[in-house]
Amino acid sequence: MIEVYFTPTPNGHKVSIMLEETGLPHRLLKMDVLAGDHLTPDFRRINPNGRLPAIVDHEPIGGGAPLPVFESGAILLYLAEKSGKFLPENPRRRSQAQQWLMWQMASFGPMQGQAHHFIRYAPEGQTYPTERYRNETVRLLHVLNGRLSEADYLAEEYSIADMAAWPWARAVQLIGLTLDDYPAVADWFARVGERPAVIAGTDVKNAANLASARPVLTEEQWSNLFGKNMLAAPTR
Ligand SMILES: N[C@@H](CCC(=O)N[C@@H](CS)C(=O)NCC(=O)O)C(=O)O
Repeated sequence: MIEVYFTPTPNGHKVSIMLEETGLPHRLLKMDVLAGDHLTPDFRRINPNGRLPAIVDHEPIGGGAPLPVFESGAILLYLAEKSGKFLPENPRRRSQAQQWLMWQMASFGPMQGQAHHFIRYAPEGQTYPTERYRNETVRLLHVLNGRLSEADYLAEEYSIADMAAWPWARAVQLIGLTLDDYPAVADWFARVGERPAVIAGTDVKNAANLASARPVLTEEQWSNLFGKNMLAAPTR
C-alpha cells in the first residue's frame, strides 16, 4: 500500500494520474495547505521540504522499511520503476521522457507557479513580476507546442512526462491564458484528457475542482502559505 499525502493541485494530480494509470494500490491522505497541515514536524519527516505531494511506500522496491519519496518528478520516476510502466524502454524515448520531465519540473511548473502567485495571490498591481512570469509561461507554451507539433506525446509514446505537463497545461486558464493559441498543445491536451485514468485522477469533469481565480485568504491562511507560519515550520 502506498500512502499519498495529497492536495488537488497540478503537482498532486501528476501523482494521482500515475496511480490511476498503473493501478498500484494506494490511499490518498488529503492535506489542507490553507490550514497548514503540511507544516508539522511529522510531515517533515516524510518530506524535509514540507511541500505536497509526498508518498510513503510500505512495500518499497528492494524491500526494507517504508520508503518516503518527495518531489512529484521523483515520485513519478519511482512509480514508473515500481510498476514497470510509462517510462519507455527504448533508450531514445526514455531519455526524451526524462528530458521533458525535467523541463516540466524546472520550468513549466515553477515559472507558471510564480505567475499564479503574482496574478492570483499577491496584492494587485504587481506589473513587473506578473508580466515576467506570464511571459515566461507563454514562452514555455510555445516550446511545448513545438514539441507536440512533431510528436503525439512528449516522448513519442505516452509517459510520465505527459502526466507531469498535462495538469500544468490545464492550469494556464487560471492566469488568463488559453490553449487555443497553441493548437498542438490543445490537441494533445484533449487526447490525454480523455484517458479514464486522467479523468479519475483529476476529476476533470468537476469544474469546482479547479481553484477559484483569485482566492481570498484569511490572515492565518496567508501566514501558513507565504508568511510567518511558513517560515517558522522548518525550525520547529
Ligand atoms: N517541486 C515540488 C513543488 C511542491 C509544491 O510546491 N507543492 C505545493 C502544492 S502544488 C505546496 O505544497 N504548497 C504549499 C505551500 O506552498 O505552502 C514538487 O513538484 O513536488
